[in-house]
Amino acid sequence: MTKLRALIFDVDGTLANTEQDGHRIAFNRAFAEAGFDWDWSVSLYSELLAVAGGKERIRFYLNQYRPDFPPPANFDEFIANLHRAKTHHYQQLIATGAIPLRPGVQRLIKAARSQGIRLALATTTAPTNVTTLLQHTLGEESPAWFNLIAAGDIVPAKKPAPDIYNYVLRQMDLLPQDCLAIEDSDQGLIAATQAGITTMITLNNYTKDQDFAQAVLVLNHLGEPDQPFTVLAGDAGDSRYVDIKLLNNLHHR
Ligand code: XBP
Ligand code: MG
Repeated sequence: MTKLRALIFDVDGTLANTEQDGHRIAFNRAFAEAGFDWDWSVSLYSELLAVAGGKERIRFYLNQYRPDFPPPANFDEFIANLHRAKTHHYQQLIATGAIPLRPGVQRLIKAARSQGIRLALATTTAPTNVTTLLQHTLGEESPAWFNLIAAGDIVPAKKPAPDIYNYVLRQMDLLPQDCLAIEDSDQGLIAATQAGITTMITLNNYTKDQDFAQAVLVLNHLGEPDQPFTVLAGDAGDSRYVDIKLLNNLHHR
């Protein structure tokens, strides 16, 4: 039986609910600043989340929802510029501290650290967004707690492709069976599962109706001693919040 050696967290939707009040607002601010009347409502954004990656999402929106918009000559550059502005707005928003970590995230990261379990992040979002979020939630030094932050365009194909998880395994010299992944979405689950990694889901409002049949456990959140999780699928034994003991049990299944 192999030991759990590494914990790989997704970022958006898993560490914090960054989509609705973070990324979505930042996209809208970038659009307005560039003089466009495009407005991504909460419900439209839930459709757009089908496409992972901000640049990919803007392109998808223009293709599907704005057939009237004549694509500029250098479409890639146009999207990259808009996305750069969006990243700037996102970081400004995150720096206000408006978006807290989800229940249990800080506790579990600290527990893993203290028990020598290596930590990685595997995300579709831009690397600077990750460090900004970590610094404004876990503290200035916290990015260094992670052995690897695998983010954004570091791999050509974003989730649900397994590339970002395979990249983590390669860079950290790990086998899939050494690791456990924590995700919030079907795309993340597919990505991690295709890389052979056992995956637990903490769902959120945007992902609650997705298919998580491949997950080892589906929870509403990681839980805290005074704020127990609800199990939506799978077996958490008599645990009321996710700790290293529960992760080890899940890992051995
Ligand atoms: C979520 C995403 C990202 C964010 C926006 O990533 O798909 O694209 O919505 O961030 P994950 P960017 O759940 O893998 O963390 O605009 O920087 O792509
Ligand atoms: Mg996510």
